[in-house]
Amino acid sequence: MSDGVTNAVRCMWMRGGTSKGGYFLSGDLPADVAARDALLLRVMGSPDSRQIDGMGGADPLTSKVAVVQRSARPGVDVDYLFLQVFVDQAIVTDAQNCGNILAGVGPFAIERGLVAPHGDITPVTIWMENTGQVAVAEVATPGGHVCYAGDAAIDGVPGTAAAIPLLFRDTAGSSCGALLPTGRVVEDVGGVAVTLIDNGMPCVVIAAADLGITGHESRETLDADTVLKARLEGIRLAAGPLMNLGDVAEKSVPKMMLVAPPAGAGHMAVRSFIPHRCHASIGVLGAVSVATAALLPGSPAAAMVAALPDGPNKTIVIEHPTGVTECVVSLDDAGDVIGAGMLRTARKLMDGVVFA
Ligand code: NQM
Repeated sequence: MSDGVTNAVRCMWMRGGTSKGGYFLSGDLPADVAARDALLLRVMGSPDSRQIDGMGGADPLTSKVAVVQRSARPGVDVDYLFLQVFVDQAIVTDAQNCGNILAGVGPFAIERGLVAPHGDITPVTIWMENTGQVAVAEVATPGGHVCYAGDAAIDGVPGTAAAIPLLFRDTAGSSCGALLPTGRVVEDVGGVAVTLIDNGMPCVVIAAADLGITGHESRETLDADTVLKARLEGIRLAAGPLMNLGDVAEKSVPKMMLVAPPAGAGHMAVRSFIPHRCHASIGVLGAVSVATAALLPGSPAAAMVAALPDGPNKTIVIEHPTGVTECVVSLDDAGDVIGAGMLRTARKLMDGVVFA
């Protein structure tokens, strides 16, 4: 907790997957939500497009927070609440989950003594409070210490680090109540054919060509396209209530997924808006959700995929602005989604106090 004199709050700064942010023990933050959010806005330096007066990196991908505590749930090690701190608005929202920041939660929980390391790999079972679901992260702990160094590479992050496999169970309908909240694979929203889907992240999936782009543009090109962004926001605001999300004007969901045929050896290309800026790569649960859409015949995403892998565990390779992301979507005998997985890495950057 802040000491009340210097406003110093204990935290660890970490890269989780392709995102970066502050990791706090729940007990180190104010219990009152308004006071907590005011503190986090100060920590990040929001609202300000440069976040010059705080720790945020002037990008939604680097303005993120994990709040972690020991779990009281049977079979669960820790509870993880994700908070998105908007960059240029005074908004802190728990309306979405984040699978990239999730990658740092296991190491953080071990470092803070919430989970005892055992053996070379310590599985950490995490309750994702935002969506009420479970993930298991496998953390390298040789010699009883978290090891961040390793030979796993993920596109969007330079170099290599220790692999942190993430396994998700029962993510369908995480925020929308059902995988397909309207019950249909394709809807017409704003005159465009879309799939409204939630397999861990509420997403609106649209063929990039239907918006007059190729879907292979760079993040910078798409972020500069104000006409495209205004059109996407119109579709997003209309999609929110259809997805049981209500008014989404001040929410960071649903994400907008623009799909295109692959340029290389992947199954499809995706450019995602999260929701107002183009993602530098792709979110974890966003990728799982758009990969799931590709398994639904008739969806705009399925139309981009030439051939799907055989078997119940489908590895879908998504091309994004900085490389590819592979995710595995597991189906049961009836073809329903039962799990998903993705490889991530994380890095401890700083451990100390931040001044709010
Ligand atoms: O989809 C960005 C990210 C994310 C979220 C976003 C994420 C996920 O890359 O699970 O990881 O969509 O806001 O960190």
